[in-house]
This record gives sequence, C-alpha cells and structure tokens, in this order.
Amino acid sequence: MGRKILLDKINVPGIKSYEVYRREGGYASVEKALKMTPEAIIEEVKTSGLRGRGGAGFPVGMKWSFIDKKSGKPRHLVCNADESEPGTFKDRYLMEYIPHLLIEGMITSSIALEANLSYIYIRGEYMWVFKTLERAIKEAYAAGWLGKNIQGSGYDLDLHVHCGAGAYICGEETALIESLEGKRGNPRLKPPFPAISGLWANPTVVNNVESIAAVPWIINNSGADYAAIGIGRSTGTKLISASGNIKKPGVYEIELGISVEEFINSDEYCGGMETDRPLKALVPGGSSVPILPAHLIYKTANGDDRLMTYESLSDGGFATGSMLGSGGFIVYDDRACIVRNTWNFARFYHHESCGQCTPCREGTGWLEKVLWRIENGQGREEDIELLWSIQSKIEGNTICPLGDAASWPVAAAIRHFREEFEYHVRFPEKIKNRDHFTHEP
Ligand code: L3W
Ligand code: SF4
Repeated sequence: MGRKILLDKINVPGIKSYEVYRREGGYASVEKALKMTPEAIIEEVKTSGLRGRGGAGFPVGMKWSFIDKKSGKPRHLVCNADESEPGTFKDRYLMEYIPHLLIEGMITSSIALEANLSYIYIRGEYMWVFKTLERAIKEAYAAGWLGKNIQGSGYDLDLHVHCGAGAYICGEETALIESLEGKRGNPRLKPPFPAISGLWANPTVVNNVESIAAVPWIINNSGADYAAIGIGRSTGTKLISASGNIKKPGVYEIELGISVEEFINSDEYCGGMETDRPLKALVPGGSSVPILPAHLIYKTANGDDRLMTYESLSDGGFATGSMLGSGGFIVYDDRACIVRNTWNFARFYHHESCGQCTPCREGTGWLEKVLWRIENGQGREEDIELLWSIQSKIEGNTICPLGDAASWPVAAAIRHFREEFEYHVRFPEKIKNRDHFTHEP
C-alpha cells in the first residue's frame, strides 16, 4: 500500500466535524507553528521540496520566500479552490470529505507568511462544498483557531471563503485576484507576480488546495521526512483524479515516482482497463496538457519506464512528452475518437477564453470551428495544416497560460494521431454515419 498523508484519515467516521478532526490530531501543526518563527516554517516547506499541485509545479517554499515583507503592506494567503480543469476533481474530494485539513493548512501557512487576512476562492459550481467549508471555518473560529489572539499567541487571522461564478479563467491566479477584488476575472500581465503585488496590490501568495493541505504534515513531521517520500525533485504524494476507460475511476493519493503502468493496472488504483479493449491514449494532467499515444504511455521516448513524476511525464518536452499538471488523469481505450476529444477540449477553451488577447480570443474560436467541421465530415485536406498553424500562433503569444493550454492538446493530437485526422477528411461519409453526438459550434 502506498503512503497516504492527505487521505489517511478520510475514512474516519465523522472526520468532517471539528470534534473528530481534533481528536484525530487535527490542528497540531498550528500549535507547533505558533511556537516557530515564520522563517523556520518557510525553511521546512522549502526543504520538503513540495511543488505547487495546481498544475505548474512551482516550488511552494520558494514562492513563499518571494513574498515582500519589507514593504510593511498587509500580506495575504489565497487558496485557489477554483478547480475547473476538465478531468480534475481532487480538490473537491479533499474539501468535501476533510475540510478541516484545508483550514488547518491555511492557518499554518498564514502564520509562515505573517498574513492576517486570508481567503479560499472556490468555484461557484461547488456550492455544497462552499457550505461545508463555511461550517468548518465557523467551527474553527469557535474553537479559537481563527480570529483574534489565536490560542493566546497574540497572532490574529481572519479567513473567508469566497464563491466564484463559474469561469474557468478565475483559476488563473491573477484573474482570481481580480475576481476577489470584485472585478471581471481578467488575468493580469506578470510581472509583477502576486508575491510582490497581488490582492489590493498587497503581497499575496496563491496556492492550490492540495499544496496547502500538505503543509500540516510537513510541519508536524519535517521537511526532510516529506522529501524522503517520492523521487528526485518530485517529492511527497500527489492526488490523482482518475477517469475514463478504467475499472475504478476516482481520486487516489500516490507516492510520486510509481510507474504509470502500476497506476493504471494495479488494484490499489485504477484496477486496469474497463474492458479488455486496448489502451489508446492518456491525458495525464488535465485537459491542458499534451495527449500521449499508447506507445508513449508506459515508456518514455528513451525507453525508460514512464513514472508519475513531473520530470518523467514531461520527458522530451511537448514533442513526445506531456505534463503531470493538475493530476487529471484521463484514460482512453480504442473506442475514443481523438478528433472528437480534441474538438471537445477546444470548445471548452473557446468558451472559457476571457477575450483579452487576440490570439486566444480568435484562435480558440477557429480551433473549435475547424475541428468541428473535420469531426462532422466537412473537413478539407488543408484543414490539418490550418489547425497546426492556428495553434502555433496562439502558443507563447498570450497573457496567461489558457492560450498555451488551448494549443498544446491540438498540437499533440495532430502530432501523435495525424492519421485519424486524415481519415476524417478523406472518408467524410464514414464519419457522418458514425453513431456519435454532434454539437453546433
Ligand atoms: C514570484 C517569480 N512568483 C513564477 C509563481 C507564479 C505562480 C506559480 C507558477 O499556471 C499551470 C498552467 C496550466 N516570482 C515567479 C513566481 N511564480 N515565477 O509560480 O506560475 P506559472 O506561470 O508557471 O503557472 P500558473 O499561471 O500558475 C498553472 C496548468 O497549470 N494546468 C492547469 C490547471 C488548472 C487547474 C484548475 O482549474 N484548478 O488546476 C494543468 O496542467 O496549463 O500551465 O503562482 O506567481 N519570478
Ligand atoms: Fe484571456 Fe486567453 Fe489572453 Fe488568458 S490567454 S488573458 S484567457 S484571452
């Protein structure tokens, strides 16, 4: 059995409530952190090697050390709970079933950042989870873990949970900050990074739910203990949202470094393919990352075992590799139509583009339209090159990563499954007569 540090208590009856969570050792990291210096807490998190679990994998301790403490401005910790990446549902699981772990992580992390006002920004579609968090926050206030003079330490912290209104782009950290300030969620140009100028131009750290939830374990044990789990620069454990043609879809906590083959086939995790149909493709990190074809799923381009790590999954860059991303692990068997899947992702990015940058606003629309006509038997020979050209003009030319996220899946699908696009264009009658849904763009 793999090590569990986030989900180890998830099945304890009543763990959602403060009483049970506390009885199980909850809030111990806050007690410990209140006796430590903020620098010592940051040092432990740096030593742990914990990397951002929202998708980018940026080292959490390093981000914390960038926070501007010299300006004398108020500092904020903002938890990014705007989980909207297609294929990703791990933060919901954690917040829904063990909400106090996130609250505890928010308090311990706020102590490190010397923040007195922190926020959890949750997507609007998670309204029931919003209510769960509100209840947990209320319990934490009542027990003296939030508010003035926490546990007699002289440290004050207010924590609010704020509900978004259903825009994927508000998961981009600067759009999230704009939204929290009451404005339309348009991403800002970076730099300045939020660590220097974030919420109300104050130094702000934005971290994913899972990153913050890992902090209590690191403080209760040590950064070195955390770094001892995992492999290389991929330390600790990671939550994976597994879906698609597997026997056991769900949220799993893995030790980073297990092989992709073990994750898909072992009974502890996905339990193997849903039927005896062959594995065709894998999206390992949510819809934003490049899709992998069958021959590159268990082995990298160099012939090494493909591991569940940041490094192994991006082996070969986007030419042949992919990304661990947010851990949205989507498995496809040979029934999947790659063109339809790619169109579906493109439709999502077009719908969610905020429209500020021309390459993203116009390009995502064209990707959707061209993919739609190929998928619906109206494709032209030149459309594949047209798609390639459109995606290449989006990538790297936009304010925020949504542009890249729209272009990479298209590039990877054409690179690895070109013959499927060609088949759609050359045999439109066969495509039209297939039994699958269509959607007007
Ligand atoms: C201070 C510097 N701070 C970087 C900070 C920066 C941010 C973090 C990572 O996108 C990815 C995206 C999606 N001084 C700094 C600095 N920082 N340099 O580090 O920044 P960045 O720009 O690499 O990434 P990002 O903007 O956070 C996230 C991918 O994740 N993704 C999407 C997931 C979506 C969800 C969701 O909906 N919840 O998880 C999946 O793969 O494509 O590449 O904090 O400020 N010099
Ligand atoms: Fe908006 Fe797209 Fe530009 Fe991001 S890349 S700022 S979503 S238009």
